[in-house]
Amino acid sequence: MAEVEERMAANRAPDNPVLIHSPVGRVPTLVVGELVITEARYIYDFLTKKSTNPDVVSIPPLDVKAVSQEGQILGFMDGIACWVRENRREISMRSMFLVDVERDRSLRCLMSLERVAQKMDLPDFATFRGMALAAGLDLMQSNGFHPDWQAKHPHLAGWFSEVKLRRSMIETAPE
Ligand SMILES: N[C@@H](CCC(=O)N[C@@H](CS)C(=O)NCC(=O)O)C(=O)O
Repeated sequence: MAEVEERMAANRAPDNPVLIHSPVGRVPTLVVGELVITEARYIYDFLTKKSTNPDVVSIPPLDVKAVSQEGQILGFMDGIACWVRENRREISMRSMFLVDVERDRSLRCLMSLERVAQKMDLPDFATFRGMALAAGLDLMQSNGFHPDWQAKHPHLAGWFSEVKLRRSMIETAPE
């Protein structure tokens, strides 16, 4: 990270500085000279290949079980992101249908992840899917969705509370 300079984005604003580099204009966007990499998965791969941190250089290649788990976790996070977007609209503009769809989807995902947690099968944090799960749960919690989720999913909540103590989570916590 010492070699990475972080710049603030202005999502959806016409003067979003990300647009200088990428017409998509989303975060994360990694600019390496002429090279512009989007999609968190590919940025993660690119940065871990450059890393000298023993926590991340020892990551084994993705196996099918990890691919399957990553898909479930990214689907969960994507649903939470849709819910956040819907909630940011004026109440009169909000689709209660979509809010209900995302509430139901996230509940199903939480139940499934709790079963994985019970089997001690949740990913290590230092994997793309581990970081994605932590970010998804954090996004859900910081938006006040399912305020009782920790009590209802104690094994998943235990994993999350450990991960929340990591320096990377503390330093990158949303304001
Ligand atoms: N599939 C992309 C999703 C990126 C994404 O949705 N980023 C949001 C973060 S808030 C964003 O930049 N939204 C602003 C926009 O869509 O203009 C990834 O995994 O990196």
